[in-house]
Amino acid sequence: MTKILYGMTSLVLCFVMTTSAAETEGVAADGAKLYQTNCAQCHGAELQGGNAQSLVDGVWQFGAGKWGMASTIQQGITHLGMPAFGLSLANGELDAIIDFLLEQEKAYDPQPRPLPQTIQSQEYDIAVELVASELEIPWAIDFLDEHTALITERPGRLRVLRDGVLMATPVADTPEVVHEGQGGLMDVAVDPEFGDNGWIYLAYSHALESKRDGDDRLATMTRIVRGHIDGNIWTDEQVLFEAPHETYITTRHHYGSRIVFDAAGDLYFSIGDRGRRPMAQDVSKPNGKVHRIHRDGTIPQDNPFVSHPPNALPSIFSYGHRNPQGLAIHPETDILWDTEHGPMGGDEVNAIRAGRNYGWPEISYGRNYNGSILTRFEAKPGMEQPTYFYRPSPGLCGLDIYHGDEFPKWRGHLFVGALKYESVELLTVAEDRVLHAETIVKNLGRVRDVAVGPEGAVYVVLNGPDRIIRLTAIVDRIEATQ
Ligand SMILES: [Ca+2]
Repeated sequence: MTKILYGMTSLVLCFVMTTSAAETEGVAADGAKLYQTNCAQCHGAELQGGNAQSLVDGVWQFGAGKWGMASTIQQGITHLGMPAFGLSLANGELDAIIDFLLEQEKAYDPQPRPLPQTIQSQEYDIAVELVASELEIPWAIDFLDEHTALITERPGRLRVLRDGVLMATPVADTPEVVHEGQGGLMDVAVDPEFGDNGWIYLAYSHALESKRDGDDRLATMTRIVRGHIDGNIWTDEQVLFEAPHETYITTRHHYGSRIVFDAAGDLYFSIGDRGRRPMAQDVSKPNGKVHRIHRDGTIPQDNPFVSHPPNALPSIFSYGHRNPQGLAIHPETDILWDTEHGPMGGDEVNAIRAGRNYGWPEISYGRNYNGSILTRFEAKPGMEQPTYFYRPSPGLCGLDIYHGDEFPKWRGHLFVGALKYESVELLTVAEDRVLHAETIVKNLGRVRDVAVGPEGAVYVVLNGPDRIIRLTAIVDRIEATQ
């Protein structure tokens, strides 16, 4: 038995989907399995939330109970990026998921997840320390010096961690953010010459008071500012990147929002597709892009779209990205790497080059979250292949490249964080090729950011539980056995 479904993209897609094994064999659909396949990517493996809301906190914003849940799952919530599953779930599967959710909500008893004192990798025994836990959705960490770190909390707070102590009062007067869906205060980055100029950079979801949709929802876009912190107050703010107001949209997901600096001191930042896929291919739109600007916000004149095509945004460095939530520059090769959160399957690690098209949504190794076909193409002429891709999706978020003295054998390796898999993977690379992958951190929380501290330790920013951990080397396992 087959079903014919029609995709909702601008191309009318027609494809054949076999019904589930459960239906054909007359076995009751397994709600837990269906949940893990269809829902866990956004709502968390344990329903604790993540990119989408918790399903066990008793809050049902879009309708509680069987009817409310059924309608949300079937119809989706477009502006938050939740697809409609109505056509893709077989008879009985919708009920099985709802029964599973109701059961789990009833039984939910959040246990603090203990932190191991040590973990092992192939090369090191590693000490794990809790750095901070009194945080709400920490998103990013960066360092002013050996004593001081800055941490963003997505609801809109910038926190200071000094000598291992989280200051109780957030920095005052930071920008107002739209904390809805995946938006809020996202990346923080410290100027490469902070000691001389004191600049700190923030990426966040910025709303236009003047632009609303029919539901009175404000239009937003990722915005980049810099400022100083003076007496715990955000001051001297300069807006470095604000997209043309006509490009602001009212979805609430795929903001990208990482910031990095290259050796010349230029600033790169990412904006996800905002759930409007075709815009990732349109260089007159800011979304679905990696951008490059000078640190004062002016445009490098050798950016690839400065003069052509005429309607292009001159800050664009590369395009065809879905949601780049990790960016890092390799300290030896100067290659700009990104990690992109894919759809269902198709998370990518890319070596980014000026002017190139990374293919989204024309080519992908993934499917839509509801299982339907996104594109038939994994490759097309003129579009870059990912350096490395994942299927199924770990939910990539957060990237750094090791450059310290604590773990000398890891120098030049990529740390790739993942939300859904709750993992940090270590990728060994040679130029733009990935040679080896090893999971270092697993199941300690959803990984939002990974950052190498000034002292060479590795910091991992976790959500659910919301906390930051620090990894240091206890012993080099290989040398210890020689
Ligand atoms: Ca791609």
